[in-house]
Amino acid sequence: MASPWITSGAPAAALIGGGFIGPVHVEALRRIGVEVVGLLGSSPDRAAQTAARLAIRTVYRDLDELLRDERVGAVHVASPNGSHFEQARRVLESGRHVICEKPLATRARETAALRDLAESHPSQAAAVNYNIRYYPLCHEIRERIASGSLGRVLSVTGSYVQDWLLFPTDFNWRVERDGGTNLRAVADIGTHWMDLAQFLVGVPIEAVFADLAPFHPHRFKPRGPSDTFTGSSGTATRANTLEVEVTTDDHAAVLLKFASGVRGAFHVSQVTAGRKNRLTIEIAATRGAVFWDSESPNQLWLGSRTGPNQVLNRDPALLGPLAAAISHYPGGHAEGFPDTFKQLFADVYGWIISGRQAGRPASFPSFADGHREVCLCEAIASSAVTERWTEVASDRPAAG
Ligand code: SOE
Repeated sequence: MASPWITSGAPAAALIGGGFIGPVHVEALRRIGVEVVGLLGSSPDRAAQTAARLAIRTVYRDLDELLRDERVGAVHVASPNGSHFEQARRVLESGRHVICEKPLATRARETAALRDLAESHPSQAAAVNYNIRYYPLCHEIRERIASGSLGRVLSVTGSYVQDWLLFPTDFNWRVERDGGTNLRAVADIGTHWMDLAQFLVGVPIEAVFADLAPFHPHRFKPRGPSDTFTGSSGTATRANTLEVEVTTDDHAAVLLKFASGVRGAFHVSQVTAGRKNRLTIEIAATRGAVFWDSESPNQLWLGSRTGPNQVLNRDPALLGPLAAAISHYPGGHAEGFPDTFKQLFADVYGWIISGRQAGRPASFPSFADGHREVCLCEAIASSAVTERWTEVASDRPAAG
């Protein structure tokens, strides 16, 4: 079993974005010993409040000021999706490492440009925060498939469902069109599912057939800010909200064709009552099947045709080497969502500190992975309009 460790010699970090997920980055960085020196928020006033709550000493007025701070060696981008392209580009061009929230940007020509830029700066880390890969049992599934012990993969199915946007009075910046793919549930949580599916089976999704549904054509937008997962239904009134038209997807269902003949399907929803944040994935293969649920992340169901089914409780002593390496607590000591951020950042900062000098290839989700996800989003958006199977462009010209 690997046990918790603290990095030494890691560059200091700055954070862009003080909403729901930015503070999760800060907590995880501190757990591995990375100092967080400054915060850039949506406004200096809001950022000052968040910085005080998180004990971050410096609040930047803008990105120029952040990039002038010579203490900062790495920047975590956790701002709204429409800002990622410009911010990640400028951070990379400043010579710093960047860890960007998903989706990497809102258009494939932007993510292609970021991927190319990252490839031309090979000694800088350029990671996308696909944290779900870093549940130990997800690494375990990947190892079992890669070793051939499950046989040939036949199908990958599942869903990612939440309920925090169930009522028309629930609102957040994610609900509005982003000017790119204009996808919401697919971009926000579907990209997690597709990233995980491809990571587990080791082959890309090549074609999609999608159906999208915006169930609430109108929502009530608060006149002030509204954070992710903070339902406004109790407090919304005609006076403090504005009724706006909504066209982004509350629900989507997508059929998939992977390389090597693997078939799949998933659905996403942000309007499924009682499902707070639940990703499920089931993989059927010729020698067995596996099923994993993010709301019970320490258990893996193993299906058998010829013997009893089993449930593997996460215990590093029972896992393969890659899964055991990202499992810092013994069996029975539950690991969960915050631990996945810790493990992903440990992978990134470990590579920065020692891996890159040794020529070790990065194992964290890269800007190329982030680009592929946005190509998938574009194919899904297009398929929903044409009502046809749509191939996923494996490459797109970069933004000029
Ligand atoms: C909101 O839907 C959200 O915070 C996503 O943006 C995250 O990626 C996911 O981990 C939880 O839900």
